[in-house]
Amino acid sequence: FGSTQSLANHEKLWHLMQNYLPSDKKSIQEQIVNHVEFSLARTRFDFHQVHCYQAVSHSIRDRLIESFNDTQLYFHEQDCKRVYYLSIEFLIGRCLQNAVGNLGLQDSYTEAVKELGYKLEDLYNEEVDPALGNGGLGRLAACFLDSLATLNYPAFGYGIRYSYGIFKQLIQNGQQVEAPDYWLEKGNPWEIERLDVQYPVKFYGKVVKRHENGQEKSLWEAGETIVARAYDTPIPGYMTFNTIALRLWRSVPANEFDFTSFNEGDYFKSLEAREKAEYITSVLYPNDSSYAGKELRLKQEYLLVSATLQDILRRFKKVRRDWSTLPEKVAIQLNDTHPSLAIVELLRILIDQEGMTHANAWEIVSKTFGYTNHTVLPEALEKWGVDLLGSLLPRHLEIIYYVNLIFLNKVSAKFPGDAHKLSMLSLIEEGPIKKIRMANLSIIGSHMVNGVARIHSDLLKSDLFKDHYEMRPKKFINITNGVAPRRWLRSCNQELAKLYDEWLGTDEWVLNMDLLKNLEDKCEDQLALIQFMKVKRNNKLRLIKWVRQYCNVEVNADTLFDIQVKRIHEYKRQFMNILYVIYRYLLLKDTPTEGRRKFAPRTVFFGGKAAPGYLNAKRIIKLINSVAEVINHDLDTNHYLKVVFLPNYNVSSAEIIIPASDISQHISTAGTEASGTSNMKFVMNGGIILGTWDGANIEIAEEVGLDNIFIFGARVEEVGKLIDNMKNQDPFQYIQKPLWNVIQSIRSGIFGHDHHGLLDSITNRNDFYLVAHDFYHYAQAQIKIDQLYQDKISWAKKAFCNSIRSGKFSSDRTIHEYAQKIWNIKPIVVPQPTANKQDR
Ligand code: B1N
Repeated sequence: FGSTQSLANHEKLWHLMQNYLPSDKKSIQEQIVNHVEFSLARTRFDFHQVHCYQAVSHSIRDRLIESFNDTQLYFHEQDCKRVYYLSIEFLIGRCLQNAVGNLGLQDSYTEAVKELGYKLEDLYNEEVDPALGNGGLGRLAACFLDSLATLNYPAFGYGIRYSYGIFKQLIQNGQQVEAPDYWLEKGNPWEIERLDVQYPVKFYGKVVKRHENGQEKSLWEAGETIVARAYDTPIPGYMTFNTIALRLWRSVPANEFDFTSFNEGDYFKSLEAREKAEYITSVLYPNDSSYAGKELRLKQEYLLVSATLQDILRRFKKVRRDWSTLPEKVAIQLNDTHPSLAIVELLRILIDQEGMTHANAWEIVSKTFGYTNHTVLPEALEKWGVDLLGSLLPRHLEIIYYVNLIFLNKVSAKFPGDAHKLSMLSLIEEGPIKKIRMANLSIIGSHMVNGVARIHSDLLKSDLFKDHYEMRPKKFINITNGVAPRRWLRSCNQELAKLYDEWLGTDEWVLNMDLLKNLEDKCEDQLALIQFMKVKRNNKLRLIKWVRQYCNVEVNADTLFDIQVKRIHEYKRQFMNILYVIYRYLLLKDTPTEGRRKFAPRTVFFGGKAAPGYLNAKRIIKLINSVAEVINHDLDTNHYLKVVFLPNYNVSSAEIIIPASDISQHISTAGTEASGTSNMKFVMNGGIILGTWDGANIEIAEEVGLDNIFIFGARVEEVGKLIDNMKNQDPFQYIQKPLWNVIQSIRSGIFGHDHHGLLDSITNRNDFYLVAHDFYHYAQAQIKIDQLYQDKISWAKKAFCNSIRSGKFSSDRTIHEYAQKIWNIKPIVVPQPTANKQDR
């Protein structure tokens, strides 16, 4: 107990601690069977695997609720500063295995469940994968929660409880078909519906002016009210009692009668309007890194912001205090600009409701927020039309104009007569349709702005936010992304984890990944390397089984597994990958059997979703599948090359795919991928990267050493010039002969006839992602990979080095940096339940 604890508190906690659930096998079984009977209302002797999964999950949830409640109580008593992580996406993945692992109950649950007639592993697979995110940004938010809980930081995640997650991807005739993902179909044992935590959220209406004490006051008279209801998912830390909350909002109708339509007798019309409220949090927008400008999305963003701020401020006000102390008790992190209206909403509350002056409110607000930027792609930057924003949130628009006025005055003072600066820094983009630049709003409303990998943060300073940087240089920092070693090594690769436990004589590395560096001498230990590769092979066998089930393709474990899994996007260049596959195929066909030995036999895996409206991305999927169809059926080259498209790539398939890679590809055009996070996961699991000088690849290269990574292609400094050159050249000049041959073969129709549109996206002086330029360097790197793969021990050594040198990319390191550099928060360790500790 902390020294500040009063005796009364001691006693209160002591009393609470008497009731923790015991963890011996028999008690666990009793807890499970009780849930079968009382939560599922089945008989104790008649339940199937899915019921067992549900009952087991409920029994684990009970434990999480115990620790969660005590954690919240303790934070409250300590009156500590909390961090609130606001994100429109949380891609948390399945919960059961993660919770069992973090609570250290794997062995007891395995045994308990076995006697009930089930395998714990099979129960894990009964869980639906909640897919409330698109890709890296949402998954990062989930890894951050794991680290925040594990490192005992007082934190909350706030997001949206979409009824439909990202669509399910089906492949029909080689094409992506989207099916709705109604993930709540079988209920969700992990969430706690909080009927006691609901807030009104208002939209539309008008601003009215009132005069009070000789001053004009603006007040928002909203036109529509709905209610945001809280759903909590407890997030357990690893080997700590601390359990934090992910609070997701769902929109429901406000319980108010619309008396006008009631009086007019239009009862059904009024019910219809209520039903519409539910629609707001119905579906996740499936566009990764691109902005669509839809009103419904703006409503989602404001709902998240409005409900979350009401919740945060209620908690702040529970202890009576002065508003000026808000930044000492509250840090709010904006995961990209999607929740950036929070800046304006807090200003509105402080000015309109709390009667503060604009200047005082601004002072508080700008100390409270931090903003993380995740992309430099222009098409992803949010810019809401003034008309749209003004109609949905009229008072907010007024505040934005006022903030802009004050800010531009400061700009003029610092850079007198600099019209360029004024136009770049303004919150408003002029033009036929005036727009609000949400990134500019986020920057000026935050005390810190960070990018997510060094190269990305440098680009923010030198390019995208150059003028902001010159205005406030100290505001801009880098915090390189990371991933949770619990999910992305310990549970997805249990065999490797066990090996590390054995070799280090401890499992401490799960909390301190740098300890893996103590295994450096195993690099020279052949026996150890063989053991390491045996694990890799088993992981490949596990993936082979998955592929047999979901793709109906037979794959050989002795081939080199070459994997590119991520959202399909032109900048990520899956197109370049499949072009090279064709090149290799043509080369193989041209080489007599004796000569083919220099090609390491390969299986090339692709996986990832295309945004439903992104035509070229969908064309890339179609091309990959068409090429796979031809190559996989060519008995002449079959042993040397196969192509597999892994459908519906998501968190739970990633857990099987990633540990099985020999090579993984991260080949975006330099300067386009802010960080990438799967690159880190592959490296942790002993996969070698084939990548460009982009995102976190650069820092991975530094950590693992240039000898242990295949890195190629144009560097970011060259890219601008290369694109200009390309634009001014004939396609026959900027596209080299080998690539032309590939293009010709596609045009010939051997892979079907619908690929012209895709080819046109690089052959008309429009190869903006430099596929043609980098192709040659890419092919060179591929040759080196083939050569290295012939020498099994050298390969093993490099793969092993990757894994044990990946410590920097633990999200624990990342979160410590946020805590120190942005949030100014300290860990708070909730006292362990000592009363019946022997049982746990
Ligand atoms: O965020 C990840 C990075 O590792 C990736 O490089 C980056 O591409 C990704 C609008 C986004 N940036 N922007 C988005 C997602 C959804 C949306 O509606 C933008 N995602 C990223 C984590 O830092």
